[in-house]
Amino acid sequence: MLGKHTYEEIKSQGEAWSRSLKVANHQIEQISNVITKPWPEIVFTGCGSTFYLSLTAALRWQTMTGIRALGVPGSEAWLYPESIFSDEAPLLIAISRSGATTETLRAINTYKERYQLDPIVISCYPESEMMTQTRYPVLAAGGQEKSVAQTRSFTSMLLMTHYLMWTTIDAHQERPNPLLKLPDAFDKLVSRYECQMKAIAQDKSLQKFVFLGSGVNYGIACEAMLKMKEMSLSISEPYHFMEYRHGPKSMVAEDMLIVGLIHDATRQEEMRVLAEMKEYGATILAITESADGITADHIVEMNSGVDVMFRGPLYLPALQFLAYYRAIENGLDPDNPANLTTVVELND
Ligand code: F1P
Repeated sequence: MLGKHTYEEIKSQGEAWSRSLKVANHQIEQISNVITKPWPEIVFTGCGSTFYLSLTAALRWQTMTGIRALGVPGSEAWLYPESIFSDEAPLLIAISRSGATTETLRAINTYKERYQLDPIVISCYPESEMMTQTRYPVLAAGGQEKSVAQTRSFTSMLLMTHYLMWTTIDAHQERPNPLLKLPDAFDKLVSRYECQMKAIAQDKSLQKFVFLGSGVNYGIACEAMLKMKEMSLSISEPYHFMEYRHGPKSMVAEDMLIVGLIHDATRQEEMRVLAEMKEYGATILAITESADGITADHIVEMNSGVDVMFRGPLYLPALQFLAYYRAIENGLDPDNPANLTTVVELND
């Protein structure tokens, strides 16, 4: 079967999140004195998928804690440290499925040399170089994969950033942890997600894919774009909702699917953008917590009861299925994207 591993990895995310959550508390307790320090700034870093994860994690962190946070590619922190790191030491949170990507390793070394501090590392492989060379490793226990394109590893590591954030804002553990609801929410949605996305992917009149996300959903939109590119070799682009009007909309035509990742707080403005693109001929897919008041050709309703700040992993499985089924439709093997390897390692 083409894409056997990718398919299993997408489908098993509920289980992967449960496994990751089971060991999260214990691990994060070990580093709670690091995350709760009064840092002036948090820098998240990674490459490819894990850079996009860094983007969404940083915005969530700043929104929830009020601490300045940014997400940067590992290569930028390595090659241009002066434009990323300031005089006062930030906390670096490096994210890498493999724990072996050279650029992220070099970003970590730059940080260590500059401040004589260890970063927090989030990864799926406990024996990897990044995890063994820091005092603050955080394992996404359910996230390991056989496929090249990240699916359950991405959502499991994203879950761990959500967990770190939750620990920071609920230090006394007084409130029920919203993340514990996510595995069940996924299990309820997975068959519907698959069925809906397969049908859309099989509609070959759609040839171009645009993913729109505002605020914390922008990094998620970028990751959805990457899945579509890696697995199905389709033209796909991510934008902030409101930015899409400023030029890119010139490309809208009847061969385009525009996916809107609806943010609860800004849905009205976002729906206006989608309605305008519908007028230009695009087909619209909205992914939203509540379908109330949403008009689109296709709607995925999450109905999870989880706040948008802690719901990141739930947006993605539908879009992973979309990329997977479009790859199959294109006769490609989603497990082995063209020209790609699981890890990018650079020689000296
Ligand atoms: C990062 C990454 C992946 C991409 C490809 C190459 O790896 O860029 O996002 O899909 O497999 O590597 P990692 O540092 O998260 O292991």
